[in-house]
Amino acid sequence: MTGDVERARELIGRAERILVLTGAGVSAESGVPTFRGDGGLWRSYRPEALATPEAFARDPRLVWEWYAWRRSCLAECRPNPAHVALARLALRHPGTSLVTQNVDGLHHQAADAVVRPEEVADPAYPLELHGALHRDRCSRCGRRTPARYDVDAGSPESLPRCEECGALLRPDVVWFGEALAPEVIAAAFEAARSADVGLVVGTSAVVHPAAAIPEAVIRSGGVLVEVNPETTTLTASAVVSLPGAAGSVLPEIL
Ligand code: BJW
Ligand code: ZN
Repeated sequence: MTGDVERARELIGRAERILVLTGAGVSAESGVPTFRGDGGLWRSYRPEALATPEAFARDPRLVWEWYAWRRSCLAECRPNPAHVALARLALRHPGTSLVTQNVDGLHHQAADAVVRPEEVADPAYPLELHGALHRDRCSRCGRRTPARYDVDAGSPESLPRCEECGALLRPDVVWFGEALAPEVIAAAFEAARSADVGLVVGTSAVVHPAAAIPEAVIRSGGVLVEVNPETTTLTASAVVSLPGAAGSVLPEIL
């Protein structure tokens, strides 16, 4: 692995443009559960029962109960050394674009923590492909509001409603079968196409269109560096594959 660490450092060090794609694994060491694999959320819950618009239409109380629980877990979680290393990279290397599938807000928190008073944090850091758990959105008019942390999911009547139109609020995340924000996905693919290096961290790379972003790096002549303790669909195409935990590997290579 030492040779691979050196190679990853060298590739990242001389890259003009770096595309970073992160997934749930980057937050695992902060205590945020991943989705797939041992201990993953989808081991205990069925995605189609909770993370689809159909599930919300069928049983909004159940869906809200799950998200209220996720929000309460997240309130205890803090950025780990992987989030901090990536925030420092983005700040010191202006050619970096960080694209995340995570909805936990930890990349943003890490960026706030590392920015010095004389520096300006990039408002587009990170590009959040799947939305944010710390925002709500009206299921009818689309109005966005800061997340409610006091949601009473005890009955359908007690669920939070839009102050504008009275329809049910929902978490501002992207469920299966829903379109990602077009401007966010376009910015992510544009960054991928111009990247010399794609650094892919803690994602199983099975959910589309996010999983196609590293492929776009390769198709445009860039190379992939992967950080993941497990083998993924991307491992075979990575020039360097570092099979460790993001919180240890990233501070070493960045
Ligand atoms: C560590 C570690 C450590 C552990 N350090 N690593 C093409 C082909 C096939 C299917 C499709 C396709 N195009 C679209 C689809 C359908 C679908 C899809 O992809 N399905 C596949 C699963 C088969 N995609 C969609 O539906 C998307 N929408 C769409 O395409 O719309 C089209 C449309 C267009 C126009 C109009 C209408 C529609 C939407 C996808 C939304 C995904 N949403 C979720 C939930 C978000 C909200 C919430 O949190 O509740 O997003 S699902 C879930 O998966 C979440 C994640 O962001 C996403 C990815 O998961 P991730 O991050 O990879 O986590 P894991 O758990 O899978 O992996 C963790 C990894 O970390 C593992 O590899 C570990 O080894 C590793 N690890 N510890 C480093 N310490
Ligand atoms: Zn509304």
